Amino acid sequence: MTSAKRAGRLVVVSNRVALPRQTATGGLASALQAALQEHGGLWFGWSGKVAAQTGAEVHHIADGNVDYATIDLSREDHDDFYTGFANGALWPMLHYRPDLVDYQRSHLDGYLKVNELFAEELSKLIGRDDTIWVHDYHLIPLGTMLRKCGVKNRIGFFLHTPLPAAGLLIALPNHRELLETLSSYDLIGVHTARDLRALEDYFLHEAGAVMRLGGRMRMPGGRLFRAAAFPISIDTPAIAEAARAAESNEEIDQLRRSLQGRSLIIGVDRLDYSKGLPQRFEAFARLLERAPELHRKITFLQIAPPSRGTVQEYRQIRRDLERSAGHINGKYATPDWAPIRYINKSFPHRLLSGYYRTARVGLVTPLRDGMNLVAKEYVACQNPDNPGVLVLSRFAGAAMELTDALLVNPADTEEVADALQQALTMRLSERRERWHAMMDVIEKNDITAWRNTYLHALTR
Ligand code: GDG
Repeated sequence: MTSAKRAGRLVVVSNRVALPRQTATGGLASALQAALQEHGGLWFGWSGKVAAQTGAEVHHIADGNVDYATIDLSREDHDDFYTGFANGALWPMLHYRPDLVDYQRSHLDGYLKVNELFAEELSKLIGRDDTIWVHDYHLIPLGTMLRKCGVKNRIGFFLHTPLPAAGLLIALPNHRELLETLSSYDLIGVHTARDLRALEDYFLHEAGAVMRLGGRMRMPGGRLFRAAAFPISIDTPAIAEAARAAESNEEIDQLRRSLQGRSLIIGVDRLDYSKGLPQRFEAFARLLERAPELHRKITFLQIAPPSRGTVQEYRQIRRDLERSAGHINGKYATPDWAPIRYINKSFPHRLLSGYYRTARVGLVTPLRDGMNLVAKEYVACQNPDNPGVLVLSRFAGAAMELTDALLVNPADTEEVADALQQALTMRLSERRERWHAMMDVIEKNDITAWRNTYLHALTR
């Protein structure tokens, strides 16, 4: 470790890095970017490129007071670390889907090896007073690997996915080898109290840790660490402003005109099995089946940009949804009305915010979700004089805060159909009351508050 680097920077580490002037960076990326600009810092991660050798060279880009450092992955390391272990085993496990876990020891070995290489390269770039903030399930063991390289700095970790109960986590082979490495961090952040309970339960009852006064956990070897819930949020004022501005956007107007006075229901999700899309389509079909009076009066727009398209489960869900949308439209459409508009591509944020504002109902029904930023974005984008209604899964972290949404069990198609009907017929006074309560939550806890609360807890 070199010590001549500038003192007191923030060092963010994540699998993917949002390089300057890249589009579609998303809510998290811009939050971290703002934190880095404020403190001055370094963002380290994978370049997104596959090359002949992992980490053969570190690519540097400087932008203002922020440095970006990325490394390439070899094909084999990419397949083991990213596709194999992170997305083939950890993602389904963390989303309560042990049935989809494809565990292979060679994938775990590749995952550990890439984390080790990350640590080796990163440790050369760290100054003595830097604060390190590691993100997400791709990099669970990075803290331990950094400690092995002699890094003594404050290191925090934030998990963006849910964390299932210990009883489920132990189904992952070699879970202790992996999860105990979390104790090398000084602070572990999760989204909700439920995730925190799961983490504490795992450490206290599986990993032999004890809870000390003041809420720190102590590992059998003596290492002390803390864990707490920090619900992530969005840039509420900026998103609300973008939605206001979108009112005069020609493309938003086109959507509005195409609806011909019909109420719009909107869903926006990465195409992922955790988002509950097949069940959502089924619930919408159930609504059409039992409420013929709504035919030709509603339109459901589902935007589902493809994600991680190479993995088998994703190809399958794509096929299932195309079939389901085709089936529903085939059954209920009329020459001038199609009940579902299903779009498999992404849109710029400025359009999304206008779409959200146009929609009478935001339909957000993941089977499991760490937080779900779409739910918060939908609320932020509403017109205060005539807000829409959020229908939200109880199993999204956002449901812990947005308690004035219509909360549903996404697997219960009857309940979701009920909620849709209630949302579509809700009086303005109730819509406004619910919206105000939710807006209040995301105005108080916006992305700036999230990042400051976390960094304050890490560095105090
Ligand atoms: C993970 C966790 C947690 C979506 N479609 C388009 C687009 N998006 C943007 C949304 C939103 C973001 O992507 C999605 O965030 P979510 O939170 O809803 O879901 P994940 O991607 O699964 O995120 C999740 C999050 O991390 C943060 O911790 O909440 O639980 O799974 O910002 O607006 N953006 C653009 N075009 C699209 O078509 N530009």
